[in-house]
Amino acid sequence: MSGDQSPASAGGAEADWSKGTVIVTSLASDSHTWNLVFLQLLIEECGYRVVNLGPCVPDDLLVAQCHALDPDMVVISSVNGHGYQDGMRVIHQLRALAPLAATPIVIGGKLGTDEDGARRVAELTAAGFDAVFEDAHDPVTAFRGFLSAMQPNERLLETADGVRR
Ligand code: B12
Repeated sequence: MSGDQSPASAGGAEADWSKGTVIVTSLASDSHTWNLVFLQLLIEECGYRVVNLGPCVPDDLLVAQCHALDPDMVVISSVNGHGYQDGMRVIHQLRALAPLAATPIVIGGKLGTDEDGARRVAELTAAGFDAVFEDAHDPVTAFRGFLSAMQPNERLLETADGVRR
């Protein structure tokens, strides 16, 4: 986990991570690592502090970290082909956490092994993800757009009844 590093200790004295905290994580079945490093650097560059939970994160650890850190966004990456199944299982657990009911939660990478990406995107979105970034559709450009459209500390814009504007 790299969340304890301040910009200065990470060697980026000029870094501005004031926009909030983002959890970057893989899911229980997935041991790939460089995707997570890539996402951490990209999101830090966009002004957020990143807590990178690393690969093979058990559901209960992810839920516990989300509960403890109350992040401004959760970014899930999976490239081993099981992302759809793992994502469908975990999103319900995350949305059930009161603080995360309206927090942006996205997933991306190589989420399945067949060509039926459109179905995966539709089902993951219906299950509770705010956005799904599959490799077939230039996910990094789309994700950069999503990040720049997100307001810093978006939760401050929530209405009293918890519905995001
Ligand atoms: C290195 C590697 C491994 C290493 C990982 C080592 C490590 N510590 O990371 C090892 C040998 C362990 C491994 C194992 C396996 N691997 Co592997 N692996 C790769 C490989 C060669 C490179 C992955 C990599 O590091 N890329 C560099 C990073 C920076 O890029 P990336 O992962 O592609 O992520 C990019 C995008 O996907 C996207 N992205 C990813 N996540 C997200 C999330 C969001 C929100 C957004 C916006 C974008 C995004 O952005 C990233 C940058 O462009 C790829 C093939 C390839 N050339 O890509 C296969 C590959 C990912 N592996 C694959 C498979 C099948 C496996 C195994 C199941 C093989 C096996 N039978 O055992 C196991 C699974 C292990 C597990 N439990 O997860 C498949 C997955 C197939 C699929 N999804 O359809 C691939 C694609 C190879 C292939 N062509 O078949 N692998």
